[in-house]
Amino acid sequence: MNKKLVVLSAVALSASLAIAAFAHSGATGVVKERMDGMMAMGKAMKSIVLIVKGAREYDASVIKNAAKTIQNHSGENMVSLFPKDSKKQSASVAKDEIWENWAEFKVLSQHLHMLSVGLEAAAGNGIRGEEAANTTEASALTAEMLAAMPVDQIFPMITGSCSSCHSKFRAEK
Ligand code: HEC
Ligand SMILES: [Cu+2]
Repeated sequence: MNKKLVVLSAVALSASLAIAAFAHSGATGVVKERMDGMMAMGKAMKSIVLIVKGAREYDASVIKNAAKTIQNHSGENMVSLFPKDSKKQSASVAKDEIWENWAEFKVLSQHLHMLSVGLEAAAGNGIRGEEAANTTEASALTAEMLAAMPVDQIFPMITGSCSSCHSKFRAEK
């Protein structure tokens, strides 16, 4: 990347961060709490992406910490931060569909929790590169099965879990 492009993308990045911070600043109570939790999970995913891609030296403790952060902010802990009336805050982009499809929302959050438990157990397994591409039917997975998998096979399941909930239950800013 040339120097001008680097500067431009740095400006674009700080602008998008500023927008995110602004949108976030109106949130209070459970809405702020769940946003903080989501942001923490985003940071956790960023902390491991280069390791998973094989671009940074493998470090099981970094994988483990990221998995624990996701555990803390998914499952019951996540759904408890979505009480029905919390939609009323204008800072929130949570869709009404959450409360119309509460059981489905809960299942998605619990699935993410299960994946993060599996990721923690698999932290010592390393990455397998190309071979990890074979996928397993998501609905048939258990944390025990995940515990035997390479980390780069679990990672895309986690990003898929984040985006499958966002695409259905989170509106665009
Ligand atoms: C079960 C549903 C669900 C899952 C799973 C989920 N999210 Fe979210 N996420 C949401 C909803 C809903 C919002 C919008 C919350 C609001 O605005 O009130 C959100 C918002 C966010 C935000 C924006 C926070 C802010 O400050 O506005 C980030 C970042 C985010 N999620 C990251 C993640 C990551 C990373 C994962 C996976 C590791 C994940 N989410 C998994 C439902 C989910
Ligand atoms: Cu926010």
